Amino acid sequence: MERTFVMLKPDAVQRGLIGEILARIEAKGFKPVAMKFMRIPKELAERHYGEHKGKPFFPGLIEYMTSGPVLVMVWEGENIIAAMRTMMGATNPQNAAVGTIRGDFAQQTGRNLIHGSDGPESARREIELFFNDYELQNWSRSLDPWYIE
Ligand code: IDP
Ligand code: MG
Repeated sequence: MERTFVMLKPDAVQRGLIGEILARIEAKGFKPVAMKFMRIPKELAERHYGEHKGKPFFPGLIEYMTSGPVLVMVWEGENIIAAMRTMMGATNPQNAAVGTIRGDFAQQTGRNLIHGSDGPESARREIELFFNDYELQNWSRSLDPWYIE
């Protein structure tokens, strides 16, 4: 089963949207594998967003991501990497469809609430960056067969 890395950014935490967003992910039937409430050190934020280094928005992005606590998570499910990106909506909330997290709750790219891995390679990289093996739970739910045939 596929796994993805998800982060509720500082604005989601400050705005009290943790429950609202987690409820959507949980209701979809995805399974939590790891969760951690933390303040990201600057170096870790820079590594996580390494692909954007040098872009004009990079300094502001690092400042935003380190401005307060975040909730970092790993979730598991059928085709979950793409599915989470769909549930999140477009990077710019102005282009994000109604019904998506960014489309329903955000206005600006610089305050777009949530991160999700964009492919299998980045999912693996990001999970490793934020979690140790013992923090990842391999567990089965009795309801699993009611989500996945
Ligand atoms: P993604 O989060 O949808 O994968 P990316 O293009 O990978 O989008 O950008 C990473 C993050 O950097 C965005 O979610 C957003 O927080 C921030 N970002 C990207 N472009 C801009 C911009 O033009 N202005 C401000 N922040 C930006
Ligand atoms: Mg990205």
